[in-house]
Amino acid sequence: MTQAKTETQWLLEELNAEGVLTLTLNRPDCLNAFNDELSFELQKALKSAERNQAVRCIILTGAGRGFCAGQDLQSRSVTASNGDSPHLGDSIRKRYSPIIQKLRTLEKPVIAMVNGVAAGAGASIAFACDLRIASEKASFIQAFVKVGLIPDSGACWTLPRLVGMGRAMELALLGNKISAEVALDYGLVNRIYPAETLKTETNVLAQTLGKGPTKAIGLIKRAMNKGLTSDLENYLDYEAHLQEIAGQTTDYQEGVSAFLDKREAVFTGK
Ligand code: T3D
Repeated sequence: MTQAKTETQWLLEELNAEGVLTLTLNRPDCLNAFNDELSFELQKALKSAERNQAVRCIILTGAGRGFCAGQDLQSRSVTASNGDSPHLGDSIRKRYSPIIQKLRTLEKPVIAMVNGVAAGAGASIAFACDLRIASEKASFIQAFVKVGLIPDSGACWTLPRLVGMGRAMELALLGNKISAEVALDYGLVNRIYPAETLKTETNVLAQTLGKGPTKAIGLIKRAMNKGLTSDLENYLDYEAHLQEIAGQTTDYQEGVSAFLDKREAVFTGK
């Protein structure tokens, strides 16, 4: 049941009674390519989801037949009127990097529901989510090399970690499209479903995660992030610190009580 629904021009937000927030990129005519407004609205929505205790799982998806085609190339003038080249570094720092940072550090599960093509930064954003659930019609393209750029929005960080260096290099160097089936085979997506059942299946998964011990789920994300960049000794120390925090939660008490009572745990996310 819908608890609150707000619509903006470029991003649709829908929070249901189970605490699942669906964010829909809403520029279907250009396969949800990012203009400035969309990137800033997504940043704002992710920040607000982080703060809102009613939100316990986030689904990110696209309107129409695409997930996201990355940077809107129509709105990008390659040569400025004074003859200077555009400053893409500034654009990335202001518009894409904050989205990737927030997806990785937001202490709630984030699912990319990849309904169609995910290209350029659109693919990279899906890679930064915690899980990728794809339609059989989805595809992924690291299109950057086709326009003379490097993969951005963290793809050279996330992709080798998801699929290994050999496959990451092939995807980045050739910029070829891979189907949902190949992405599943690579371990790039977690599950694929027919287009007709994608939404229902993803919602079932999101509700399961939304009913989970949200605080512990946030700590799992922290642990995974640390594990990717740390040596074992430091990691184990950090792990002990995080488990100390998890052990103080109401959900830990509930989880153990429910196990001993042989009943299902009712987690509150606290
Ligand atoms: O600039 C910076 O700030 C740096 C940051 C860069 C980040 C990046 O993401 S760079 C990479 C940008 N993205 C791309 O290079 C992908 C470009 N798109 C495509 O290669 C193809 O459209 C797709 C493979 C994604 C899909 O192909 P297809 O055949 O299914 O659809 P289509 O016919 O090409 O596209 C449908 C419409 O969407 C079409 O408009 P039209 O002709 O119907 O009016 C097309 O122009 C539009 N569209 C698709 N992608 C973009 C786009 N319009 C603007 N920007 C796009 N990225």
